[in-house]
Amino acid sequence: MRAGVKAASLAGAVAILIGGGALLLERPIRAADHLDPPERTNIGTMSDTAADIADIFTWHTDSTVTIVMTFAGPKEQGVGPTYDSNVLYQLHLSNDGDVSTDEATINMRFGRDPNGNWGIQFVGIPGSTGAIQGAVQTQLSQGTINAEAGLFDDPFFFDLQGFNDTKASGTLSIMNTRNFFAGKNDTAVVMEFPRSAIANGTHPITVWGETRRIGAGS
Ligand SMILES: [Ca+2]
Ligand SMILES: [Ca+2]
Repeated sequence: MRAGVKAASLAGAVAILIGGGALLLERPIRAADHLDPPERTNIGTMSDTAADIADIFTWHTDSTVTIVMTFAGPKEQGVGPTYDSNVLYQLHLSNDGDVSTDEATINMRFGRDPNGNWGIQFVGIPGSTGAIQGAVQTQLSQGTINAEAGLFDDPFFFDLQGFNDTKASGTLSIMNTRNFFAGKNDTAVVMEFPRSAIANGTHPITVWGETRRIGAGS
């Protein structure tokens, strides 16, 4: 499943994007991607929750770049995270103006220790040396780089009822007082690294995400 793209210009103001995408589509879709594509992710059918990217958020400061990729949601409160050792999570970063080539690729995988406890491994975070790995739901650090995987409040805001009402009536009915995602959670990978490790002059930084089922169930 491919998802998400957003060009975050480090030369510009705060750039936030939301990534979305669709299977087999090469063009970026700038929207939420929860429970898409339906044939892979609809609950009750062939649910591949672990590989279902929801959104990508990225932003920067003068000295840092932060990327968040959410997946396996939205879940109601009280429902735990989704970890799957047979899914490879990837973030593709370009800093040379050619989005078709990666200047950095971040690979992430979940796994269990001999006691059955879940951990996460980040490989390729710009500025890192070797893998950053450890327990889930724990801030992992290497120098000034921070990374964490776990269950987080879904930051996406969307009036689903208003969207559906708009579709049915033809009258714009979206309200900023209703948020379908309020109180719902996603599993997510979060990382922050030095801006200097990826910045390349005035070139924009482009980020897109992908999941690959690499084990049983592919
Ligand atoms: Ca998706
Ligand atoms: Ca490139």
